[in-house]
Amino acid sequence: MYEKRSSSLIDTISNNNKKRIPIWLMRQAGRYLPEYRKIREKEGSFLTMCLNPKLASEITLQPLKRYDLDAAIVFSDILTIPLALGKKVEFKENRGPEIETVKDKKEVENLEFNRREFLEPVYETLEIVKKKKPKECALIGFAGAPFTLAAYMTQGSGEKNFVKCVSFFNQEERAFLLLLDKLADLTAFHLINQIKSGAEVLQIFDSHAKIAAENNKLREFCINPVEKIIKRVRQETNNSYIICFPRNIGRNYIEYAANLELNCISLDQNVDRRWAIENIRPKNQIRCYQGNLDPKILVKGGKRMQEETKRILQDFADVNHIFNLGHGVLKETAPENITELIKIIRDQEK
Ligand code: 1CP
Repeated sequence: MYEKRSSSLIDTISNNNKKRIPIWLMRQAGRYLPEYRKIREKEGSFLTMCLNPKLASEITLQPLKRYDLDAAIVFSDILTIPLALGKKVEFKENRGPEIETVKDKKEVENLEFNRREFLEPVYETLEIVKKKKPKECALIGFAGAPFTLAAYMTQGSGEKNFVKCVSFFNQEERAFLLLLDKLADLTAFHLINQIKSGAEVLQIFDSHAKIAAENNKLREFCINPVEKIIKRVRQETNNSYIICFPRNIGRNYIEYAANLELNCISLDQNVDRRWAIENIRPKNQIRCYQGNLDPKILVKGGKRMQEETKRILQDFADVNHIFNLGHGVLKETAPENITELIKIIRDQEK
């Protein structure tokens, strides 16, 4: 089943003998890079950039030109799914996205996948990147998990406590479950098409899973829809690797992983690594961990970053590990700190 590929990320995630520690960073393409800001200023809108495969492929490749990374993640956004369902989404500078909400059961029932033009550019972007990237770099496709998407679609923004989302699922649980189910169907379709267009690894971002966990709904709202997606992806594709990132769910990482057939679990910076290695086991018993340097430590750089990076490498030395952050690169990060971070890791391998 395993096809020999010369990517250290694929080697690690498939438990093949390791050549070197794979590194990539969530949000590795973005506003901390001057070459990204240049395109952003010229184009004016983030969405225009996502929907233009020529620009999106160029932006995907920008971090690979600067750094010795082991993966490229396609430049797009999780909120293309609500757009494809006919909802308006606006990305406002320094304010985060604003999403046209679904307000009741009737609106959920009426949601239809009628705007393909918001998803299709991603497939073309992947095809271009696949041709242009270094062959030892793995190509990652992604999507938001249904719960995180539903949180944005019922809240209307990324407001921290998702109060409107919580009152929606408390008052209209059946409508919320229907929304999750529709999102799971479309997300599975989107991920399968990304594999068909050249993605080798998929990451499912459940950035706001904490809201479900705090309301004792992790199983129904996060695990079940992702299980449906994983089953479908595995039915329709072979040789695809799946990373899940249920951010900030604390001890619930155990239940999450135990119920899903994952290839890798991504850890946020609040997770104790030794505890994770002892306790977090995916259903299929595959153990590969991704993470978990605090993005704020990357902003500070220096000795603290060096010490913490070494600690991470030591803690994960005996298991399969993909080096990454505990969340996305912050826009105030100095690009040189990433050069330094990668050097620290490569020096440890010698
Ligand atoms: O130039 C700009 O102003 C746009 C900023 C930006 C960027 C660079 C947004 C708006 N999205 C992206 C790209 C993006 N989004 C990628 C590209 C690949 C990469 O390099 O990693 C990915 C994987 C995402 C995924 C994403 N979008 C998530 C999941 C990861 C996470 O950060 O938790 C989420 C929650 C979003 C929503 C979103 N899109 C954009 C912003 C600023 C946000 C988050 C807002 C919030 O906190 O509510």
